[in-house]
Amino acid sequence: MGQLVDGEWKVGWYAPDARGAFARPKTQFRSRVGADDLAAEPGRYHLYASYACPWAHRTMIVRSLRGLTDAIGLTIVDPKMSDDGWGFGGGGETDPLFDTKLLRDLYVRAAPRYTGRVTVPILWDKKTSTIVNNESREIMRMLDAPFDGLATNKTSLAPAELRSAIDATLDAIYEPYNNGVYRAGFAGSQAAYEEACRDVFATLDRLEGVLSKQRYLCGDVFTEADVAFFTTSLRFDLVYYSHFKVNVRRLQDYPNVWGFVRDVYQMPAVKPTCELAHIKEHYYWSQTTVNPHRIVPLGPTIDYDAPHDRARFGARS
Ligand SMILES: N[C@@H](CCC(=O)N[C@@H](CS)C(=O)NCC(=O)O)C(=O)O
Repeated sequence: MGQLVDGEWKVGWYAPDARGAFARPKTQFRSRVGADDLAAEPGRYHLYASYACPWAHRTMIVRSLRGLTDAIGLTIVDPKMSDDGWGFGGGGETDPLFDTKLLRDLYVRAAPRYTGRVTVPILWDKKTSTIVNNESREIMRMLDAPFDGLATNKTSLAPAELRSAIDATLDAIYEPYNNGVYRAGFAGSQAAYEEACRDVFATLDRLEGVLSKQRYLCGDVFTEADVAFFTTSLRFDLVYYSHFKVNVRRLQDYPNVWGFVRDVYQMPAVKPTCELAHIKEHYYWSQTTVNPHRIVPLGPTIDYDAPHDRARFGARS
């Protein structure tokens, strides 16, 4: 792993701050389809993603649920991220647009003097040959209303009447939970680890209460907030519990959260986006600062297909 500095690749792990805490850098491509002279046109945009990555997974789920798979292409990178960063081929796909070997080549194509991390997901515009956006939360939102005309499923994941509740929930779970598992796993000090780990479980404790009363985080309608909660939660017992040491409790020890995870996983549009083997291989193989020998554990066995009781809330899904 590494990053681009003025368009040149420098190998290196994330440097923790003075307290040993992991600070996630801000993403830099922030244009929007539906604004910025970028019209939602069929075949114009292409999503580069990893099955392993919880941020990229958000965007794949929205693409799939909204029925945008014909309108927006998708390429999956190799789950093994090496010193060269994300690449194509291997256990992933080849790059259909430029046949590049490394994801960073696309960043340099978009911005020859780019300085920053080379992350997935990216939404690429074939017309202007650049990255529109590489921030998953914004990509989720722009695959919603602006693409209404192309979506075969018209059900919004961010309906106007729930928008402020969705945004508040996305904000509330980002730092303590979605990023919290990374802050625990990438911590460079005991204090930073403990703080992050407590945040993670405080969030799970709270959301267990919410999900004991309603089917989804914002009520009886499945939204972007659920997508964001789901992609971290799917990976929790599979990887984070052991690899990132968030092991105070298993996610399966929270009956309502665990039921929610199975409910979402079993949606016909979601299940094909969940490649559990890519998830395990990516984290254990790629993050050598955390797992120097790259040993990928055999377990755990988790039955995501087990029946759940979430239909007791009788909600729309
Ligand atoms: N804020 C970004 C974060 C994306 C991100 O950090 N993706 C990870 C994979 S899970 C990545 O590509 N990391 C490579 C790196 O940081 O060098 C988003 O939500 O889209």
